[in-house]
Amino acid sequence: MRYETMSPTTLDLFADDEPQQTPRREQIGEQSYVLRGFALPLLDRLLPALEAVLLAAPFRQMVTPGGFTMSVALSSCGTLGWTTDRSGYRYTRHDPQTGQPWPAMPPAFFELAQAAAREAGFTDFVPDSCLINRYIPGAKMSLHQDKNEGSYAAPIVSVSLGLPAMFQFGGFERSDKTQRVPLFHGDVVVWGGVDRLRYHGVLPIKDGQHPQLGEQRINFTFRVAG
Ligand SMILES: O=C(O)CCC(=O)C(=O)O
Repeated sequence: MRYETMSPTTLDLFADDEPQQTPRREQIGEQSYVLRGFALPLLDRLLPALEAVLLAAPFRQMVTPGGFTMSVALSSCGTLGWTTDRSGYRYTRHDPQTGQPWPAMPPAFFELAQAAAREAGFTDFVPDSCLINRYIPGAKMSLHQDKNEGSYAAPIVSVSLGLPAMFQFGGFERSDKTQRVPLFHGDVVVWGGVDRLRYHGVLPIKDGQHPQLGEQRINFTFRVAG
């Protein structure tokens, strides 16, 4: 796929149609890009692989250290899975719900993450963790930094499937102004290097039905955690 860098999309999320997913790369930070439609060619492999992962490690709603139940349901695959409970945020080798190791990262997931990182200028990305987030309408993710990883050298690769979302991409303080970036089925956001610790979040998902995934948005967040 050939990518050209364009200025960020400012489409109305509430318009009737999704924009044409012509492959293009939009720069949203010095080392941050949205790769429009980048995951679409791999969907036929991604969706059955996701189903298999979820059979072994079903979605569940986790509790934050502050005692709040997250509106987003989570699962993971890869060597390390991100978890949260009353004792804190961390990565574990075992799924706390089943006691089993997290399911292996499917090859299609790994290939997608590596190719997207490369497209954004990060070579040799070898993720050991894929957090799988499931948003139903109303679910959101508050602004946060990804800081539970052993090093911040590797980028974050974040894949959107299903219902659209409004991604917030901020600065290095929670109070910094945020850009609002509409994300659609198949889009991939990559941020790293000088942008690795930028605050980011997702505004509440609007009601809707996605033709392939129904009433939900699925996000894969790939990281080097260990
Ligand atoms: O759902 C998204 O697009 C972002 C997910 C995220 O920020 C996270 O899992 O840390």
